[in-house]
Amino acid sequence: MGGLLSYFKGLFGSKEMRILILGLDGAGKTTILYRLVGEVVTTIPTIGFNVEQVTYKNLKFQVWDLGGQTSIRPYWRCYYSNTDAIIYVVDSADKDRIGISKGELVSMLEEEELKNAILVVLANKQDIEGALSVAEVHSALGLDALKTRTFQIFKTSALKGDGLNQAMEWLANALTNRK
Ligand SMILES: Nc1nc2c(ncn2[C@@H]2O[C@H](COP(=O)(O)OP(=O)(O)OP(=O)(O)O)[C@@H](O)[C@H]2O)c(=O)[nH]1
Ligand SMILES: [Mg+2]
Repeated sequence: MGGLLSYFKGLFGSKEMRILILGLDGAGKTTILYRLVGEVVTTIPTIGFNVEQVTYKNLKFQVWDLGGQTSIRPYWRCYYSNTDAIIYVVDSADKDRIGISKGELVSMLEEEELKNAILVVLANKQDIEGALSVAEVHSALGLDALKTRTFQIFKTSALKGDGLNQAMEWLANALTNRK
C-alpha cells in the first residue's frame, strides 16, 4: 500500500500546474513572468504569448503570459482549459482604465472552464506615486462580489520586484491545499 501511495504522490508531485497571467495591456504581465523566472527584462507589448516553466517550493508551474491589447483579448479564452490559477494584473496607476479592467475580469470569471481556477490579483505599479492602494483596487474591481472563488489580492511592484514572493507563496499554498 505504501508503495502505491508514494507512487501516486510522486505522480501528483510532478504534475505541472497551469497558470495564466492576464490583464490589460501595459499592466506589467511580461515583466512579472520574467521576474518569476528570475530575470529583469525590458519588455515590448506582447502580441501572442510567452510561456515559461517556473519552479516554486517544489511545485512546477507552466506560466502563460498573454498579450493584453484590446484586439487580442478575445484570444484569452483559447488558453482557458485545464487552468489551475489565474494571476490577474492591474496597473494601479491607470485609474482611467480600471473599469475596463474590471469588465475583463468579470467576464473572464464567468467562463465555465475557469470555474475552479484560483485567482490572484496583483495591484501592480505600487511604486508610482498616486497609484490606487490595494484596498482601492479591491473595491474598483468589485472583488467583494466574489462568493465562492478562492482568491487573494496583493500589492506589487514588478519594477522593484516587491510583493511577488508573497503572492507566489500564497498561491503555492492555495494550490497545494485545494480540494
Ligand atoms: N513603474 C512601474 N512600471 C512597471 C511595473 N511593472 C511593469 N512596468 C512597466 O510597464 C510597461 C509595460 O509592462 P509589460 O510587462 O510589457 O506589460 P504587459 O502587461 O505585458 O503588456 P502587454 O504585453 O501589452 O499586454 C513596461 O514599461 C514595464 O517596465 C511596475 O511595477 N512599476
Ligand atoms: Mg506583455
